Amino acid sequence: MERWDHFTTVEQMEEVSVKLKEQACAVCADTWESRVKNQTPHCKLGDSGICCRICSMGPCRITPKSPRGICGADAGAIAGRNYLRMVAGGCSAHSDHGREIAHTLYSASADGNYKVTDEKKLMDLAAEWGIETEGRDLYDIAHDCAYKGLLEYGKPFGNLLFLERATEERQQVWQREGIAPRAVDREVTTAMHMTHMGNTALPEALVRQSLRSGLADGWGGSMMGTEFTDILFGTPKPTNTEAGLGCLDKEMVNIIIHGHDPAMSEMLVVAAEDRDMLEYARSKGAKGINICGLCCTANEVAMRHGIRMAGNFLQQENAILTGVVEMIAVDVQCIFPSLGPLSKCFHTKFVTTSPIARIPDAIHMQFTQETAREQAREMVRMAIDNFENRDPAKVFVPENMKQKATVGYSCEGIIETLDTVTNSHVDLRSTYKPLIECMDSGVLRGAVAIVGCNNPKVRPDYSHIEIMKELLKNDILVVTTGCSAQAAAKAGLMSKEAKELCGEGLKRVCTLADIPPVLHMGSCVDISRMMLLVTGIAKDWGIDVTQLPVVGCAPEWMSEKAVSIANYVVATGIDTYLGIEPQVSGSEEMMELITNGTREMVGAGYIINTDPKELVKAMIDGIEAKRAAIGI
Ligand code: SF4
Ligand code: MSK
Repeated sequence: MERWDHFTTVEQMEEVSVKLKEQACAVCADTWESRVKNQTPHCKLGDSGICCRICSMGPCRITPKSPRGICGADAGAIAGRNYLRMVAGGCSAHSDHGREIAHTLYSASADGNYKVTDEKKLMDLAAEWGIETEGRDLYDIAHDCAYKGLLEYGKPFGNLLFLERATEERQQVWQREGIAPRAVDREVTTAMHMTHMGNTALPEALVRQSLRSGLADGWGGSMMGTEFTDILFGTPKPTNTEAGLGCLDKEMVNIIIHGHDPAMSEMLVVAAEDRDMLEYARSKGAKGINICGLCCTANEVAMRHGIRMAGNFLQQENAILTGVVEMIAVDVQCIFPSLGPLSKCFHTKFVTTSPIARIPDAIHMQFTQETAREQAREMVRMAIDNFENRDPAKVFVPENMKQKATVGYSCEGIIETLDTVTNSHVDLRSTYKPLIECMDSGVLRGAVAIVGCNNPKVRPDYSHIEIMKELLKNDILVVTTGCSAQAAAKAGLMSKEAKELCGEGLKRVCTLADIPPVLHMGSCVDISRMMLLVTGIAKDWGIDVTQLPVVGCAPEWMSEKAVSIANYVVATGIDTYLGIEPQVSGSEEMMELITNGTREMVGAGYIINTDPKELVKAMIDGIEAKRAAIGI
């Protein structure tokens, strides 16, 4: 295979996928590509959101001949209820993840499996929440913070505490529109209750609750997930790593960690570094133990430990198809059930660790906070023992498919980076002002947050990568999380060399600050960091979030979590560009509400276009229009 330089193209990634599909054929395994064929064409009514099976009088489908369900619900009611249920699903997933991390922090102790790593962040949070710190034991403070965080899920009165981090203007908008979220669980339950048979049939009310439930995710559950994860495992700082399936190593014991909650993956990373484990691996003929991440787990461990990222959502099967994965250990969310049967075609051990994600054909080892360290060691040992079972005839590692990446630009990481270029200007220190000056002067035209998954409805990774490249060319900085981040890293867009793809202005900024033009901000829950980033920029600039030359984009989204995210991003005042149509197109009223109606409520909405070239053009036009509106 020919050597790839600093960048990997989508065509090269696809070449590798074709080779790996040959591996699948050889072992008679199906893959998402073959299943997409079986599922196409999709049911039009489901795809446009106008099939209702909320009660057993149905399912009811809306057609020109039957414009109402048996109860009388019309297309707007049905599409609106389905949409809100997606938001509730997404909010519950992110928020339950945040809750698990809060429990992990509650279990932390000086001599336990989990410890406090970022003491400053803990102290700052304690001060923000009015928790006494003077003369108290660190872990007593940690437990009080975790407990207060847990109460945010079910408190009977008041709004979420983190809303106070938003700009004054946003807080007023949320109160004015009646969408300021109460306890996290309340907003999920209300969404489910509103959509129960015989309740809300008014699309506008369903859209309002979607915004509110979304906010409960972004400014509640997700933000708690991010905050507590940083306290436990460290706030990310710029760190070097690599990305792509070529990170798997034929000579080593390969363990893939996949999912979202870092409580399991962090322990595996630590266990794989134990000297006795390394010696054991060597005794079995391996050069060492190679942990690689997939999906958001990859983001979590890459930005804190430099662990390499094997790939994103639609590469999970490809990873197993390389034939060199001794174990794939998963926790929650975005895990294909196909990994069970597929791993059986190879020597790979597929291990589930959470009661939330039980999957057939997996070995289930339920992870607990008390036994995490020992369990992680047991899993590493199991992977090492499996090394000798590898079948050399089934091995194909695309060694060239690997790029350098600098990851871990948390808000703190961004501020520290900006401080390195403002040494002599005291008034600019520890602010976003240097970034604002670049945008104000036009050296940077603006910024786009590109997030989200892969979706076979569009060419996987193509939209992420090509949209990013076009933005860079136009001097627009990109921040990214989730599987979009891994698409960028695999393509080489998170390497410092990527400044060569930028317009003159962005290239100058990258050189001066020594940053890649695509900044990695973490996993899906870390989109909460992006909310704090835009809030910080708006405060330092003295304008509203809606006025910033900043937009959001999810070009290949697929999950309910993405719908929840899109709702809180819009509610935070950021226009959101979608490359996959939300499943509401069967109702003109719903389409109008999510693209325009929300603009009257919160000052932002969706722009939907399934053609990535048109989508990026619309984004650039949108950013230029925002610049013109504030006279820059
Ligand atoms: Fe049909 Fe109404 Fe029941 Fe939905 S809630 S399945 S539209 S009867
Ligand atoms: S992992 S939600 S496929 S981004 Fe967060 Fe990737 Fe989407 Fe899952």
